[in-house]
Amino acid sequence: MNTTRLIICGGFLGAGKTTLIWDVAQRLMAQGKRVGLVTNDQAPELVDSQLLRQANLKVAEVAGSCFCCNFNGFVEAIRSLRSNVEADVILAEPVGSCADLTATIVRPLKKFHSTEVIVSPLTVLSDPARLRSILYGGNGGLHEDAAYIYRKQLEESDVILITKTDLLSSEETEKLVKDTQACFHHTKVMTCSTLTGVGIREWFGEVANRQGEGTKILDINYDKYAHGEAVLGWLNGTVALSGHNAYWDALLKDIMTGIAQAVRREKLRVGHIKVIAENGRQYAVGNLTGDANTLQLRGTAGSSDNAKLIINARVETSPEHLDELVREVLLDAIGGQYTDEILAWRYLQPGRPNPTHRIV
Ligand SMILES: Nc1nc2c(ncn2[C@@H]2O[C@H](COP(=O)(O)OP(=O)(O)O)[C@@H](O)[C@H]2O)c(=O)[nH]1
Ligand SMILES: [Mg+2]
Repeated sequence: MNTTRLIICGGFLGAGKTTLIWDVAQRLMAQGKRVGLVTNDQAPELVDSQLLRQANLKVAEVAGSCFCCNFNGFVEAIRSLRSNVEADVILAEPVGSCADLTATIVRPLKKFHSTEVIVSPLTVLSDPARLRSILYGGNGGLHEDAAYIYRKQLEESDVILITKTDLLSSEETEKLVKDTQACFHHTKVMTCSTLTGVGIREWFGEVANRQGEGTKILDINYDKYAHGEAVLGWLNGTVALSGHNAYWDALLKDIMTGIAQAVRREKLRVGHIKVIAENGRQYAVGNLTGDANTLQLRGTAGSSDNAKLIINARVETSPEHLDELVREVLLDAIGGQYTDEILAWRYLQPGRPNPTHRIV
């Protein structure tokens, strides 16, 4: 078959990567294109994969390691989408705390797999609130080594895509673009909102036809990078719930507000907490990408006797403490009203990144 266009959408936890690839996949499929998606995480049981599959999108998952440390797994995922879907376009979302993608992903793909994929410019998505803080000397509400990763991601990007512009006035957007461009001279800075649709066509037009990128090789301190990842506790859990004609949106809301309150009480910095509730036909998603003001609930999981809950939490604390915190909130929210069965439950601290290839 022909080569497949591969568009990698990087950027920190909560930047809007999954929302963007969901949106773009829908648009492309409406035009008759065959689209595949690749999600990625340090552990299995991904909200993102579940979410994308709800929309009947074809998703391959690289779980248990980031793309760069499991390059062969990433290539396998690409191959499976090429053979099963005959994908014209693949949109891939690396783990949000991952950096150095040009050297470890883009260049090796170009060197070893150019007959299979044409790699588009590396896009790094950036949430305006975190970006502002980072640009003006802050740490984006993150540990300084996690903020180091954030800066390195921006530094190596071919395109910086500032997301969520619906949350800004046009003057604020303009200033943010100008200030970002001033910091990152050699990078194209663009903006979009998946809520309003503004900017998505322009961004896609920019990356869908360009190639020959992969020139910005980072000077990156792997000790600092590893520590920036290790300060985040990681928890992925899946729980089956039963209750008589239960209203799952209310439970999801209780869980999300419970978690938001607990992290605030304990002054913990949030990378991203994402929970999906689904009853087999409908689903609702809760997101927390910073303090309690960032809490978003979308969709509806309706009422039914059974539902499944998937929880992905990345918070600056030990994985053991994150486990305790999430369990406590969950038990509290479930109370005596539902029965629950834990189908999968893992908490961990990401290991030191050890890329399969690094081509400089
Ligand atoms: N207001 C607004 N929120 C957005 C937009 N794009 C994504 N989000 C929200 O940002 C949060 C994180 O999005 P997600 O796509 O999961 O981020 P990821 O971790 O980078 O994949 C979710 O609550 C999304 O609903 C946008 O354009 N506008
Ligand atoms: Mg995501």
